[in-house]
Amino acid sequence: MMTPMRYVVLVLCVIVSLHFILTVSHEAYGNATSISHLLAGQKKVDDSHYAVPDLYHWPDNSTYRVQDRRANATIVMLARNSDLKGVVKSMKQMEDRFNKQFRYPYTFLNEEPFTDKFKETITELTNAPVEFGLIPREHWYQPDWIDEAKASAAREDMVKNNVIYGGSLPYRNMCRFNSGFFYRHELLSKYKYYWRVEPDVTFFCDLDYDPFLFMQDHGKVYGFTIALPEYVETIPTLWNTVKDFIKKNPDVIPADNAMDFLSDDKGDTYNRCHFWSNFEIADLDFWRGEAYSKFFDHLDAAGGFYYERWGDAPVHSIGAALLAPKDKLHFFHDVGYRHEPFQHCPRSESHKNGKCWCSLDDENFDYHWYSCLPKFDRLFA
Ligand SMILES: Nc1nc2c(ncn2[C@@H]2O[C@H](COP(=O)(O)OP(=O)(O)OP(=O)(O)O)[C@@H](O)[C@H]2O)c(=O)[nH]1
Ligand SMILES: *[C@@H]1O[C@H](CO)[C@@H](O)[C@H](O)[C@H]1NC(C)=O
Ligand SMILES: *[C@@H]1O[C@H](CO)[C@@H](O)[C@H](O)[C@H]1NC(C)=O
Ligand SMILES: *[C@@H]1O[C@H](CO)[C@@H](O)[C@H](O)[C@H]1NC(C)=O
Ligand SMILES: [Mg+2]
Repeated sequence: MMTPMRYVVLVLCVIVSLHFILTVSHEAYGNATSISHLLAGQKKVDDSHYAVPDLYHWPDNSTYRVQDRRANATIVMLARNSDLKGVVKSMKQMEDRFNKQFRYPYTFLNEEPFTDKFKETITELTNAPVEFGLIPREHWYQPDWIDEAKASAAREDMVKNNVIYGGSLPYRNMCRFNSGFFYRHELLSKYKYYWRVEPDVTFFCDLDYDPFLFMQDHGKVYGFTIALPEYVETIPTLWNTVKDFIKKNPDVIPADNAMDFLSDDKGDTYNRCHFWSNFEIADLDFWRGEAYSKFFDHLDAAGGFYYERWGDAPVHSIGAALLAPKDKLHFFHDVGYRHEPFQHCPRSESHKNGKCWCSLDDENFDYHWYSCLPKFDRLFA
Protein backbone atom coordinates (compact mmCIF):
# COMPACT_ATOMS: atom_id res chain seq x y z
CA MET A 1 0.00 0.00 0.00
CA MET A 2 1.31 3.47 -0.90
CA THR A 3 1.37 6.19 1.70
CA PRO A 4 0.44 9.83 0.84
CA MET A 5 4.17 10.65 1.07
CA ARG A 6 4.92 8.20 -1.72
CA TYR A 7 2.30 9.89 -3.95
CA VAL A 8 3.99 13.25 -3.44
CA VAL A 9 7.40 11.85 -4.31
CA LEU A 10 6.01 10.16 -7.42
CA VAL A 11 4.34 13.36 -8.67
CA LEU A 12 7.56 15.33 -8.09
CA CYS A 13 9.53 12.76 -10.07
CA VAL A 14 7.11 13.04 -12.99
CA ILE A 15 7.38 16.86 -12.98
CA VAL A 16 11.19 16.82 -12.88
CA SER A 17 11.41 14.30 -15.73
CA LEU A 18 8.96 16.30 -17.82
CA HIS A 19 10.96 19.46 -17.24
CA PHE A 20 14.18 17.63 -18.27
CA ILE A 21 12.61 16.21 -21.43
CA LEU A 22 11.13 19.58 -22.42
CA THR A 23 14.42 21.41 -21.79
CA VAL A 24 16.31 19.03 -24.04
CA SER A 25 13.67 18.75 -26.77
CA HIS A 26 12.38 22.33 -26.85
CA GLU A 27 15.11 24.97 -26.87
CA ALA A 28 12.72 27.88 -26.28
CA TYR A 29 11.27 26.20 -23.17
CA GLY A 30 14.77 25.66 -21.85
CA ASN A 31 15.72 29.30 -22.50
CA ALA A 32 12.65 30.63 -20.80
CA THR A 33 13.00 28.54 -17.65
CA SER A 34 16.77 28.44 -17.22
CA ILE A 35 18.07 29.77 -13.90
CA SER A 36 20.38 32.27 -15.62
CA HIS A 37 17.50 33.60 -17.66
CA LEU A 38 15.27 34.05 -14.61
CA LEU A 39 18.06 35.89 -12.77
CA ALA A 40 18.79 38.09 -15.77
CA GLY A 41 15.14 39.03 -15.88
CA GLN A 42 15.35 40.36 -12.35
CA LYS A 43 18.69 42.09 -12.68
CA LYS A 44 18.26 45.26 -14.63
CA VAL A 45 14.98 46.73 -15.76
CA ASP A 46 15.63 49.13 -18.56
CA ASP A 47 12.03 50.13 -19.15
CA SER A 48 12.71 53.16 -21.30
CA HIS A 49 12.44 50.83 -24.24
CA TYR A 50 9.10 49.43 -23.07
CA ALA A 51 7.47 52.67 -21.84
CA VAL A 52 3.97 52.98 -23.24
CA PRO A 53 3.82 56.01 -25.52
CA ASP A 54 1.74 58.88 -24.13
CA LEU A 55 -0.42 58.52 -27.20
CA TYR A 56 -1.83 55.24 -25.87
CA HIS A 57 -2.88 56.79 -22.59
CA TRP A 58 -4.39 59.93 -24.03
CA PRO A 59 -5.45 59.13 -27.57
CA ASP A 60 -6.64 62.63 -28.36
CA ASN A 61 -4.08 64.89 -26.78
CA SER A 62 -6.47 67.63 -25.78
CA THR A 63 -5.18 70.28 -23.40
CA TYR A 64 -7.50 69.16 -20.62
CA ARG A 65 -6.09 65.72 -20.03
CA VAL A 66 -4.09 64.68 -17.00
CA GLN A 67 -0.95 66.69 -17.01
CA ASP A 68 1.05 68.99 -14.77
CA ARG A 69 -1.52 71.74 -15.06
CA ARG A 70 -4.05 71.78 -12.23
CA ALA A 71 -6.95 74.07 -11.49
CA ASN A 72 -7.46 75.75 -8.13
CA ALA A 73 -10.46 73.61 -7.27
CA THR A 74 -12.22 71.28 -4.86
CA ILE A 75 -15.07 68.80 -4.88
CA VAL A 76 -17.55 69.94 -2.24
CA MET A 77 -20.31 68.06 -0.49
CA LEU A 78 -22.72 69.30 2.17
CA ALA A 79 -23.93 66.36 4.21
CA ARG A 80 -25.27 65.09 7.50
CA ASN A 81 -23.68 62.18 9.36
CA SER A 82 -26.82 60.21 8.56
CA ASP A 83 -26.19 60.75 4.82
CA LEU A 84 -23.06 58.56 4.95
CA LYS A 85 -24.37 55.71 2.82
CA GLY A 86 -25.46 58.01 -0.02
CA VAL A 87 -22.27 60.05 0.29
CA VAL A 88 -20.20 56.90 -0.16
CA LYS A 89 -22.20 55.93 -3.25
CA SER A 90 -21.66 59.34 -4.86
CA MET A 91 -18.03 59.62 -3.88
CA LYS A 92 -17.01 56.15 -5.06
CA GLN A 93 -18.40 56.98 -8.48
CA MET A 94 -16.76 60.39 -8.45
CA GLU A 95 -13.44 58.63 -7.80
CA ASP A 96 -13.92 55.89 -10.38
CA ARG A 97 -15.35 58.04 -13.18
CA PHE A 98 -13.08 61.04 -12.67
CA ASN A 99 -11.05 61.84 -9.61
CA LYS A 100 -8.85 58.74 -9.38
CA GLN A 101 -6.90 60.34 -12.23
CA PHE A 102 -7.06 63.95 -11.11
CA ARG A 103 -6.98 63.78 -7.32
CA TYR A 104 -8.75 67.02 -6.62
CA PRO A 105 -9.23 67.59 -2.89
CA TYR A 106 -12.63 67.01 -1.26
CA THR A 107 -14.31 69.39 1.16
CA PHE A 108 -17.15 68.12 3.37
CA LEU A 109 -19.33 70.59 5.24
CA ASN A 110 -21.87 70.08 8.02
CA GLU A 111 -23.51 72.25 10.67
CA GLU A 112 -22.71 69.47 13.18
CA PRO A 113 -19.28 67.88 13.66
CA PHE A 114 -18.71 64.85 11.45
CA THR A 115 -18.35 61.62 13.39
CA ASP A 116 -15.10 59.63 13.35
CA LYS A 117 -16.93 56.87 11.52
CA PHE A 118 -18.00 59.32 8.79
CA LYS A 119 -14.48 60.70 8.42
CA GLU A 120 -12.78 57.31 8.39
CA THR A 121 -15.21 55.85 5.86
CA ILE A 122 -14.77 58.80 3.51
CA THR A 123 -11.01 59.07 3.81
CA GLU A 124 -10.64 55.39 2.91
CA LEU A 125 -12.25 55.96 -0.50
CA THR A 126 -9.60 58.25 -1.97
CA ASN A 127 -5.94 59.14 -2.18
CA ALA A 128 -6.85 62.79 -2.61
CA PRO A 129 -6.76 65.14 0.38
CA VAL A 130 -10.04 65.39 2.32
CA GLU A 131 -11.08 68.17 4.66
CA PHE A 132 -14.07 68.22 7.02
CA GLY A 133 -15.50 71.58 8.00
CA LEU A 134 -17.95 72.81 10.59
CA ILE A 135 -20.38 75.48 9.38
CA PRO A 136 -20.43 78.57 11.63
CA ARG A 137 -23.80 78.96 13.42
CA GLU A 138 -24.48 82.35 11.85
CA HIS A 139 -24.18 80.84 8.35
CA TRP A 140 -26.76 78.15 8.99
CA TYR A 141 -29.57 78.89 11.41
CA GLN A 142 -32.59 81.13 10.89
CA PRO A 143 -31.56 84.73 11.72
CA ASP A 144 -33.14 86.53 14.71
CA TRP A 145 -34.72 89.20 12.54
CA ILE A 146 -36.95 86.62 10.83
CA ASP A 147 -40.47 86.78 12.26
CA GLU A 148 -40.87 83.21 13.51
CA ALA A 149 -44.67 83.43 13.77
CA LYS A 150 -44.87 84.40 10.12
CA ALA A 151 -42.32 81.73 9.15
CA SER A 152 -44.06 78.90 10.99
CA ALA A 153 -47.44 79.92 9.58
CA ALA A 154 -45.91 79.70 6.10
CA ARG A 155 -44.53 76.23 6.87
CA GLU A 156 -47.91 74.98 8.11
CA ASP A 157 -49.55 76.35 4.99
CA MET A 158 -47.14 74.52 2.74
CA VAL A 159 -47.64 71.26 4.63
CA LYS A 160 -51.36 71.61 4.00
CA ASN A 161 -50.66 72.18 0.31
CA ASN A 162 -48.30 69.19 0.12
CA VAL A 163 -45.33 71.31 -0.97
CA ILE A 164 -42.22 69.16 -1.01
CA TYR A 165 -40.10 69.93 2.11
CA GLY A 166 -42.66 72.69 2.76
CA GLY A 167 -42.72 72.03 6.50
CA SER A 168 -38.99 71.62 6.96
CA LEU A 169 -36.87 74.23 8.74
CA PRO A 170 -33.54 72.37 8.22
CA TYR A 171 -34.27 72.25 4.48
CA ARG A 172 -34.70 76.04 4.48
CA ASN A 173 -31.45 76.49 6.41
CA MET A 174 -29.75 74.29 3.81
CA CYS A 175 -31.19 76.28 0.87
CA ARG A 176 -30.10 79.60 2.37
CA PHE A 177 -26.64 78.26 3.23
CA ASN A 178 -26.13 76.94 -0.31
CA SER A 179 -27.44 80.19 -1.77
CA GLY A 180 -25.29 82.62 0.12
CA PHE A 181 -22.81 81.10 2.52
CA PHE A 182 -21.03 77.93 1.42
CA TYR A 183 -18.53 79.91 -0.69
CA ARG A 184 -17.59 81.95 2.37
CA HIS A 185 -16.58 78.92 4.42
CA GLU A 186 -12.94 79.18 5.48
CA LEU A 187 -12.08 75.76 3.98
CA LEU A 188 -13.27 77.00 0.57
CA SER A 189 -11.52 80.37 0.68
CA LYS A 190 -8.37 78.86 -0.80
CA TYR A 191 -10.19 77.67 -3.94
CA LYS A 192 -11.57 79.32 -7.05
CA TYR A 193 -13.63 76.49 -8.59
CA TYR A 194 -15.81 73.80 -7.07
CA TRP A 195 -17.80 70.80 -8.16
CA ARG A 196 -20.86 70.29 -6.00
CA VAL A 197 -21.87 66.69 -5.35
CA GLU A 198 -24.83 65.37 -3.41
CA PRO A 199 -25.46 62.01 -1.75
CA ASP A 200 -27.06 59.27 -3.87
CA VAL A 201 -26.31 60.65 -7.32
CA THR A 202 -25.08 58.61 -10.29
CA PHE A 203 -22.28 59.43 -12.73
CA PHE A 204 -22.65 57.38 -15.91
CA CYS A 205 -19.54 58.23 -17.92
CA ASP A 206 -15.77 58.41 -17.61
CA LEU A 207 -14.59 61.98 -17.61
CA ASP A 208 -10.99 62.00 -18.71
CA TYR A 209 -10.56 65.70 -19.21
CA ASP A 210 -10.41 68.31 -16.48
CA PRO A 211 -13.68 70.29 -16.27
CA PHE A 212 -12.13 72.84 -13.91
CA LEU A 213 -9.41 73.69 -16.45
CA PHE A 214 -12.15 73.90 -19.06
CA MET A 215 -13.95 76.49 -16.90
CA GLN A 216 -10.72 78.38 -16.34
CA ASP A 217 -9.54 78.40 -19.96
CA HIS A 218 -12.92 79.51 -21.28
CA GLY A 219 -13.68 82.00 -18.51
CA LYS A 220 -16.86 80.14 -17.55
CA VAL A 221 -18.53 80.87 -14.22
CA TYR A 222 -21.35 78.31 -14.03
CA GLY A 223 -21.75 74.77 -15.39
CA PHE A 224 -24.83 72.53 -15.22
CA THR A 225 -26.28 69.28 -16.60
CA ILE A 226 -30.05 69.54 -16.04
CA ALA A 227 -32.45 72.51 -16.22
CA LEU A 228 -36.15 72.54 -15.28
CA PRO A 229 -38.89 74.78 -13.86
CA GLU A 230 -39.20 75.37 -10.10
CA TYR A 231 -42.39 74.59 -8.13
CA VAL A 232 -44.31 77.84 -8.14
CA GLU A 233 -45.56 77.35 -4.54
CA THR A 234 -42.03 77.64 -3.18
CA ILE A 235 -41.26 81.04 -4.76
CA PRO A 236 -44.43 83.21 -5.00
CA THR A 237 -42.63 86.53 -4.45
CA LEU A 238 -39.11 85.66 -5.66
CA TRP A 239 -39.39 87.26 -9.09
CA ASN A 240 -40.83 90.52 -7.75
CA THR A 241 -37.89 90.66 -5.35
CA VAL A 242 -35.52 90.06 -8.28
CA LYS A 243 -37.20 92.79 -10.35
CA ASP A 244 -36.81 95.18 -7.44
CA PHE A 245 -33.10 94.31 -7.34
CA ILE A 246 -32.75 94.94 -11.08
CA LYS A 247 -34.37 98.35 -10.76
CA LYS A 248 -32.07 99.36 -7.91
CA ASN A 249 -28.85 97.89 -9.38
CA PRO A 250 -28.87 98.33 -13.15
CA ASP A 251 -25.08 98.78 -13.10
CA VAL A 252 -24.40 95.12 -12.16
CA ILE A 253 -26.56 93.58 -14.93
CA PRO A 254 -24.65 92.93 -18.17
CA ALA A 255 -26.61 93.54 -21.38
CA ASP A 256 -25.64 90.17 -22.89
CA ASN A 257 -26.92 88.13 -19.93
CA ALA A 258 -29.18 85.07 -20.09
CA MET A 259 -32.44 86.79 -19.15
CA ASP A 260 -34.17 84.94 -22.01
CA PHE A 261 -33.48 81.67 -20.17
CA LEU A 262 -35.38 83.00 -17.13
CA SER A 263 -38.16 84.92 -18.76
CA ASP A 264 -40.26 84.59 -21.91
CA ASP A 265 -41.30 88.24 -21.82
CA LYS A 266 -38.01 90.12 -21.38
CA GLY A 267 -38.11 89.99 -17.61
CA ASP A 268 -41.71 90.81 -16.82
CA THR A 269 -42.49 87.32 -15.50
CA TYR A 270 -40.32 84.38 -14.43
CA ASN A 271 -40.76 81.19 -16.43
CA ARG A 272 -39.39 79.30 -13.38
CA CYS A 273 -36.49 77.79 -15.36
CA HIS A 274 -33.43 77.03 -13.27
CA PHE A 275 -30.30 74.93 -13.38
CA TRP A 276 -30.60 71.95 -11.05
CA SER A 277 -28.05 72.89 -8.43
CA ASN A 278 -27.44 69.43 -6.98
CA PHE A 279 -24.84 69.33 -9.78
CA GLU A 280 -22.73 72.44 -10.21
CA ILE A 281 -19.25 73.13 -11.50
CA ALA A 282 -18.77 76.81 -10.89
CA ASP A 283 -16.55 79.73 -9.96
CA LEU A 284 -16.56 80.58 -6.24
CA ASP A 285 -15.23 84.07 -7.00
CA PHE A 286 -18.38 84.77 -9.00
CA TRP A 287 -20.51 84.17 -5.88
CA ARG A 288 -18.05 86.15 -3.80
CA GLY A 289 -18.08 89.05 -6.23
CA GLU A 290 -19.84 92.38 -5.73
CA ALA A 291 -22.80 91.70 -8.02
CA TYR A 292 -23.89 88.36 -6.54
CA SER A 293 -23.14 89.48 -2.97
CA LYS A 294 -25.50 92.44 -3.41
CA PHE A 295 -28.03 90.15 -5.07
CA PHE A 296 -27.97 87.60 -2.26
CA ASP A 297 -28.19 90.27 0.45
CA HIS A 298 -31.19 91.79 -1.31
CA LEU A 299 -33.00 88.42 -1.46
CA ASP A 300 -32.03 87.46 2.07
CA ALA A 301 -33.37 90.74 3.47
CA ALA A 302 -36.75 89.98 1.86
CA GLY A 303 -36.97 86.89 4.09
CA GLY A 304 -38.20 84.52 1.36
CA PHE A 305 -35.87 81.73 2.44
CA TYR A 306 -38.10 81.38 5.54
CA TYR A 307 -41.42 83.07 4.66
CA GLU A 308 -41.55 80.99 1.49
CA ARG A 309 -39.16 78.16 0.62
CA TRP A 310 -36.76 79.69 -1.89
CA GLY A 311 -34.36 77.04 -3.15
CA ASP A 312 -30.68 77.53 -3.85
CA ALA A 313 -31.30 76.27 -7.39
CA PRO A 314 -33.48 79.20 -8.56
CA VAL A 315 -31.38 81.66 -6.52
CA HIS A 316 -28.06 80.49 -8.03
CA SER A 317 -29.60 80.21 -11.48
CA ILE A 318 -31.16 83.66 -11.49
CA GLY A 319 -27.90 85.04 -10.09
CA ALA A 320 -25.78 83.40 -12.79
CA ALA A 321 -28.18 84.07 -15.68
CA LEU A 322 -28.78 87.68 -14.69
CA LEU A 323 -25.35 88.80 -13.49
CA ALA A 324 -23.02 87.03 -15.93
CA PRO A 325 -22.77 87.33 -19.71
CA LYS A 326 -24.57 84.31 -21.18
CA ASP A 327 -21.41 82.87 -22.75
CA LYS A 328 -20.03 82.30 -19.25
CA LEU A 329 -22.64 79.61 -18.62
CA HIS A 330 -21.86 76.07 -19.72
CA PHE A 331 -23.93 72.96 -20.35
CA PHE A 332 -21.74 69.97 -19.41
CA HIS A 333 -23.24 67.80 -22.14
CA ASP A 334 -20.55 65.15 -21.69
CA VAL A 335 -21.24 64.45 -18.01
CA GLY A 336 -23.72 61.59 -17.59
CA TYR A 337 -25.59 62.35 -14.40
CA ARG A 338 -28.62 61.34 -12.38
CA HIS A 339 -30.19 62.79 -9.24
CA GLU A 340 -33.59 61.27 -8.63
CA PRO A 341 -35.86 61.52 -10.54
CA PHE A 342 -34.10 63.00 -13.61
CA GLN A 343 -30.99 62.21 -15.60
CA HIS A 344 -28.89 63.57 -18.39
CA CYS A 345 -27.19 61.11 -20.73
CA PRO A 346 -24.57 62.32 -23.24
CA ARG A 347 -25.22 61.83 -26.96
CA SER A 348 -23.30 60.40 -29.92
CA GLU A 349 -19.52 60.89 -29.71
CA SER A 350 -19.65 61.98 -26.07
CA HIS A 351 -21.60 58.85 -25.18
CA LYS A 352 -18.96 56.70 -26.84
CA ASN A 353 -15.93 58.61 -25.57
CA GLY A 354 -17.25 58.57 -22.03
CA LYS A 355 -18.03 54.83 -22.20
CA CYS A 356 -21.40 55.81 -20.73
CA TRP A 357 -23.70 53.15 -19.31
CA CYS A 358 -26.90 55.22 -19.45
CA SER A 359 -29.26 54.52 -22.31
CA LEU A 360 -30.07 57.31 -24.73
CA ASP A 361 -33.41 55.77 -25.62
CA ASP A 362 -35.14 56.37 -22.34
CA GLU A 363 -35.04 58.70 -19.40
CA ASN A 364 -32.93 61.38 -21.06
CA PHE A 365 -34.28 64.60 -19.64
CA ASP A 366 -32.66 67.01 -22.15
CA TYR A 367 -35.61 67.40 -24.48
CA HIS A 368 -38.33 66.04 -22.23
CA TRP A 369 -41.36 68.40 -22.26
CA TYR A 370 -40.50 69.56 -18.73
CA SER A 371 -36.86 70.40 -19.54
CA CYS A 372 -35.62 74.00 -19.80
CA LEU A 373 -32.62 73.00 -21.92
CA PRO A 374 -34.30 74.19 -25.17
CA LYS A 375 -34.51 77.67 -23.67
CA PHE A 376 -30.80 77.54 -22.92
CA ASP A 377 -30.04 76.32 -26.46
CA ARG A 378 -32.05 79.18 -27.92
CA LEU A 379 -29.82 81.74 -26.17
CA PHE A 380 -27.11 80.82 -28.64
CA ALA A 381 -29.18 80.01 -31.72
N1 LIG B 1 -25.37 69.15 7.04
C1 LIG B 1 -26.60 69.11 6.53
N2 LIG B 1 -26.75 68.85 5.22
C2 LIG B 1 -27.99 68.82 4.70
C3 LIG B 1 -29.14 69.06 5.48
N3 LIG B 1 -30.23 68.97 4.68
C4 LIG B 1 -29.76 68.68 3.45
N4 LIG B 1 -28.42 68.58 3.45
C5 LIG B 1 -27.54 68.35 2.30
O1 LIG B 1 -27.89 69.31 1.35
C6 LIG B 1 -27.96 68.76 0.07
C7 LIG B 1 -29.37 68.86 -0.49
O2 LIG B 1 -30.25 68.13 0.33
P1 LIG B 1 -31.22 67.01 -0.26
O3 LIG B 1 -31.89 66.35 0.88
O4 LIG B 1 -30.46 66.15 -1.21
O5 LIG B 1 -32.27 67.92 -1.02
P2 LIG B 1 -32.86 67.75 -2.48
O6 LIG B 1 -31.78 67.37 -3.43
O7 LIG B 1 -33.64 68.97 -2.77
O8 LIG B 1 -33.90 66.60 -2.32
P3 LIG B 1 -33.68 64.99 -2.35
O9 LIG B 1 -32.30 64.70 -2.81
O10 LIG B 1 -34.75 64.54 -3.28
O11 LIG B 1 -33.91 64.60 -0.92
C8 LIG B 1 -27.45 67.35 0.19
O12 LIG B 1 -26.05 67.38 -0.05
C9 LIG B 1 -27.74 67.00 1.63
O13 LIG B 1 -26.84 66.05 2.12
C10 LIG B 1 -28.95 69.35 6.89
O14 LIG B 1 -29.88 69.58 7.65
N5 LIG B 1 -27.66 69.36 7.33
C1 LIG C 1 18.03 30.14 -26.75
O1 LIG C 1 19.20 30.78 -26.27
C2 LIG C 1 20.31 30.70 -27.16
C3 LIG C 1 21.49 31.31 -26.43
O2 LIG C 1 21.10 32.46 -25.66
C4 LIG C 1 19.97 31.41 -28.48
O3 LIG C 1 21.08 31.29 -29.40
C5 LIG C 1 18.78 30.73 -29.09
O4 LIG C 1 18.35 31.41 -30.27
C6 LIG C 1 17.59 30.72 -28.09
N1 LIG C 1 16.49 29.94 -28.67
C7 LIG C 1 15.26 30.35 -28.68
C8 LIG C 1 14.24 29.46 -29.36
O5 LIG C 1 14.87 31.44 -28.13
C1 LIG D 1 -1.04 65.55 -30.57
O1 LIG D 1 0.34 65.76 -30.26
C2 LIG D 1 1.19 65.48 -31.34
C3 LIG D 1 2.64 65.57 -30.82
O2 LIG D 1 2.77 66.52 -29.79
C4 LIG D 1 0.92 66.45 -32.50
O3 LIG D 1 1.78 66.19 -33.58
C5 LIG D 1 -0.52 66.26 -32.94
O4 LIG D 1 -0.85 67.20 -33.93
C6 LIG D 1 -1.46 66.42 -31.75
N1 LIG D 1 -2.82 66.06 -32.16
C7 LIG D 1 -3.86 66.82 -31.91
C8 LIG D 1 -5.18 66.28 -32.35
O5 LIG D 1 -3.79 67.89 -31.31
C1 LIG E 1 -7.06 79.99 -5.54
O1 LIG E 1 -8.18 80.84 -5.65
C2 LIG E 1 -8.42 81.64 -4.52
C3 LIG E 1 -9.70 82.40 -4.81
O2 LIG E 1 -9.57 83.11 -6.01
C4 LIG E 1 -7.24 82.55 -4.25
O3 LIG E 1 -7.46 83.31 -3.09
C5 LIG E 1 -6.00 81.70 -4.06
O4 LIG E 1 -4.86 82.52 -3.91
C6 LIG E 1 -5.80 80.79 -5.26
N1 LIG E 1 -4.68 79.90 -5.02
C7 LIG E 1 -3.75 79.66 -5.92
C8 LIG E 1 -2.71 78.70 -5.52
O5 LIG E 1 -3.74 80.22 -7.00
MG1 LIG F 1 -30.49 65.74 -3.23
